[in-house]
Order: sequence, then structure tokens, then C-alpha cells
Amino acid sequence: MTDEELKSAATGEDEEDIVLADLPDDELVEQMHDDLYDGLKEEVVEGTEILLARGWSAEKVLNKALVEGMRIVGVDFRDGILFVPEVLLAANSMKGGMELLRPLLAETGVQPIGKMVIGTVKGDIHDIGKNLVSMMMEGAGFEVVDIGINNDVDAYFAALEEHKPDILGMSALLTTTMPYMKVVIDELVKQGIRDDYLVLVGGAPLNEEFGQAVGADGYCRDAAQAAEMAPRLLKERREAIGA
Ligand code: B1M
Repeated sequence: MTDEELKSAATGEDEEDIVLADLPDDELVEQMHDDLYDGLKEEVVEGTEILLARGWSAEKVLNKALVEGMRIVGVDFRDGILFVPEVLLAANSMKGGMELLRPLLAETGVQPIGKMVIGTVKGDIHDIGKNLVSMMMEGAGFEVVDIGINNDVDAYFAALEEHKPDILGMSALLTTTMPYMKVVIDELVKQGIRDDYLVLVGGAPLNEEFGQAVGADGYCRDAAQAAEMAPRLLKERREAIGA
């Protein structure tokens, strides 16, 4: 080992700073996964800017650099290698990149084809997936009212009353919170307004069977599927009621 290498090994410092703009696409994407993992928001934002400037579509940047980076974080969080503070930093970095992509994903320039109220259910503070769904729905031409996290029945109903959407979207990331979706849907039924809305649900622990069991109109595996399913189901519903 040279003196320089010994010093670098002892201090843990890299020998030289990485210049993101000098990296080819595949190395840049790998570096962004590392930066996301390390919670380096500025670097993630810079990487996002560089890929966009190189002609990558917003969707490609989102899926290859950000969502894939977060998937890696999720695996290590599950395995006890990363802990809540680190995951929060990673999530914050991802949000930085997503902010740049938001207007691009939403860039359709057409009148809204419908309105959706979306929120994460009571007891659950995960919002990255929900935010992505909001962006993709905006991209698909919907007006989206995002009511945030930890929503109880009253919060959902207040938003439905105020915004009168076509679609109610609910997100849950925990096996302990996903049953709350049924509480909300049961209350819609009880109040006789279930058929006033398309109810779409999503979140990593859900599946098709769960969506049916709680009485939703659709389970969306990911944001892209939500953006594909929503206009289709809304069109079918409007045709069925002759609207
Ligand atoms: Co949490 N967490 N977390 N966490 N967290 C998970 C979900 C977990 C699977 C990690 C693990 O163990 N592998 C695990 C849940 C286990 C389980 O229930 N079976 C878990 C746990 C246990 C916890 C805590 C309990 C940890 C603790 O405190 N001990 C705690 C709970 C807090 C609470 O909510 N009350 C907790 C906390 C956190 C942080 C705060 C640190 C942070 C959240 C930050 C934030 O969201 N602002 C966090 C994170 C980031 C994760 C992981 C790592 C990543 C989630 C994510 O953002 N994924 C996650 C592990 C994982 O999923 N890999 C994990 C990226 C996102 C793009 O995907 O959210 O699946 P996803 O969304 C997708 C689809 O699911 C779908 O489309 C989205 C985009 O394609 N979709 C919808 C989602 N919602 C939709 C709604 C729709 C349609 C589609 O409506 C129409």
C-alpha cells in the first residue's frame, strides 16, 4: 500500500471525489443507488438532473435510478443492516429527485380526465409510494388531491365531501395498517355512498385477493398500473351509468 492508500484506508476517505457528470450512464445509476443508500440528497438530485440532461425520460430515471435504489434500501432495512434514521435520509433523498421529476411526469397539457383523493391510512406514515402514484396519476391526466399520511375515516370523508372526486385512493405499507382500508370502505357502504366513488388500493403488502376482500374496485401493484387502471375503470363506470 502506498502512503496515500494507507491514509485513505485509515480515514475512510475516498482518494478523490467522484464527479457525477463524468460517469457513463450505467456507473452514474449505480452511484445514485449508493448515494440514495447513503442519504446524499444533493448528489441524488444532481444525478437526476444529469440523466434528464442526457435525454433520459422522467419515467426511466424514476424506475432505474430512484425506485431501484430504494428497493435496495428496503432489502437492507428488512435485514437489519439499515435502521429508521438511515432509511429516512434515503427517503428524503429520493423525494429530492422526485421533485424534479414531478412536473415532467405530469406534463400532459390536457384537461383533467377525473379527480382522485389519495392518502395513506391511519397508523401508517409511509408516503413515498403514494406520492409516486399521485405523480403518475397527474401524468395520466388526473387532478390529484393528496391528503397525506395517517388518515382516519373522518379525514377521508372530509376530503371526499370537500373535493368530490371520482376516485378514492388508499395506500398502506404495513400489514398492521392495511386492514384499515376495509374500515373506510365499510363506512362508505354504511353511509350509502360506496357507489359514488371508484376505490383503488395499493401498497407493498397488498395483493389482488386482498383488494377484493376489502371491497375495493381495484388493486394497483404499482404507480404505473394505477395510472393505467384508473382511466379504464372510470371510463367503464361512466359508460355504465350513461354519464
Ligand atoms: Co417502513 N417498513 N417502517 N419506513 N419501509 C417497510 C414497509 C417494510 C416492508 C420494511 C421491511 O421490514 N422490509 C416494513 C413493513 C413490514 C410489514 O408490515 N410486513 C416496514 C416497517 C416494519 C416499518 C416500521 C414499523 C419500522 C419501525 O419503526 N420499527 C415503521 C412504521 C412507521 C409507521 O408507518 N407507523 C417504518 C418506518 C419507515 C420510515 C419512516 C423509516 C420510512 C418511510 C419514509 C416515508 O415514506 N416518508 C420507511 C421506508 C422508506 C420503508 C421501505 C424501506 C421503503 C418503502 C418505500 O418507500 N418504497 C419499506 C421496505 C420496502 O417496501 N421495500 C418499508 C418505495 C415505494 C416506491 O414503493 O411504497 O411499495 P411502495 O409503493 C409502490 C406500490 O406499493 C404502489 O405504487 C407505489 C409506486 O410504484 N402503491 C400504490 C403504494 N401505494 C399505493 C396506493 C395506490 C396505488 C398503488 O392507490 C391507488
